[in-house]
Amino acid sequence: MRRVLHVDMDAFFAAVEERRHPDLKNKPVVIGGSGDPTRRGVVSTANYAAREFGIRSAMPLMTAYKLCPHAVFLAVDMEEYARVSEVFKKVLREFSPVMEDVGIDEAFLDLSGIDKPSEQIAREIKERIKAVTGLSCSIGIAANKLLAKIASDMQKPDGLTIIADGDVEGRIWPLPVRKLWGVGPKTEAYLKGLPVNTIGELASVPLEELVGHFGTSYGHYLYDASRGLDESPLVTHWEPKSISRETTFQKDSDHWQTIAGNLARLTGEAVTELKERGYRGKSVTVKIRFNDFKTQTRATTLDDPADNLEIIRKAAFHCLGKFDLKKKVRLVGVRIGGLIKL
Ligand code: TTP
Ligand code: MG
Repeated sequence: MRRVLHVDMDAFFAAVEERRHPDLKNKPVVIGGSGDPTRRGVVSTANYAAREFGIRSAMPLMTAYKLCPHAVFLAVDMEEYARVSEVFKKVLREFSPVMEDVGIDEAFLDLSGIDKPSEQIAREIKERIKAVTGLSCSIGIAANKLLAKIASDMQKPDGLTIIADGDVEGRIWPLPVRKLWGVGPKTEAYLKGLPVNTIGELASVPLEELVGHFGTSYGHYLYDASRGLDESPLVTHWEPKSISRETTFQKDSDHWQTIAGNLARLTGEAVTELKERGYRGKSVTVKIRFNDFKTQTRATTLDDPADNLEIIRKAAFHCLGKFDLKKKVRLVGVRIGGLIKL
C-alpha cells in the first residue's frame, strides 16, 4: 500500500525570524515587503500571535498595521528562508530518497518502502527537523498526496495527522470544498451556488453532473478527489546534476583530523555512488558550515571528468585547504558536479 507524508512548516518565515531573534517570542510578528508598514507591500506571513488580530498572508501591510499597530514588522529575507528550506528538505531525504519539493516550506515524502509505523516516522522527522532548524512543522500521512496535504493542515501548528483508509467519510467529507487541492475561490463560489459546500456534498454529485458543470477532465478530477482518490506520483528529479554527501557533527569541531577524516569518508561514499550510477564528474565542491551557521563553499575544476577516488579526494582536500578554519565546524559536505554519463 502506498504511504505518503506531507510536511508543512509552521508560520515559516515568521518562525525563522523568531529563531534568529529570540526577543520576538510571544510578540505578534508580521513579515512582508521591506518591513515598513507605511509603505506599499503585502503580508507574506504572520506568526500565530499576530494571526489572533486577524492578520493574514497576502493582506496589505497597511491593513495589518491597522489591525495591530504594536506588531513587529520585518522585511522578507528570502535568502535565509531558502537556506533553512534546504536544511529541512535534506532531513527528509535522509528518511527516503523519494521526495517531492513543492515549495519553500513544504514537501512530500514517499514512505512506501520504509518498514516503520507512520506515527513513529513522523515523530522522528519532527524531532530531526526541530533539532537541525529549531522549527516546528505539521505532518500529514495518508495513502496519497491529496489526502496527506489535507492532513498536514488539520492540526496546525506542530500537528501530526494520519488519515487511514476508511477515514475519508468521517474526517474529510465534513471539510469545506476549498480544502481540496485544485479547488480555488472561483470553483468554491460556483459550487456554493449548486449548493455544494463540503467535500461530502461534492461526493454526492453524480459524475455526469460534474462533467456537465466543469468539463471532462476537471469533472473527473473533482469526482475522484471528493472520494479521497489520487494516484498522482511524487515528482522527483531523476537525473542528478550532482552527487553529494554531507554530515553534521554530533559536536561542533575545530579538530582538523576530524574534519579531514569525515571529508575523506564522504568523498569515498560520493565516488562510490558516482561509479555505481555510471557518471564522471568535472567539478568538486566542499561545503563547510560553521557553528554560527555561516556556510562557505570552495570548488575546484578537474582537468578531465573523473570517477577515480584518488583524483577526486585530492581535489576535495585541495578545496579544504582553501578554507579559513578559525571557527568550529558543524557540517562538512562534498559535491561532485558537472556530471557526464559514461
Ligand atoms: P504557508 O505554509 O501557507 O504559511 P505559513 O508557513 O506561514 O503558516 P502555516 O503555519 O499556516 O503553514 O506558506 C509558507 C511561507 O510562504 C510563508 O511563511 C510565507 C510565504 N507566503 C507568502 O510569501 N505569501 C503568501 O501569500 C503565502 C500564503 C505564503
Ligand atoms: Mg507553512
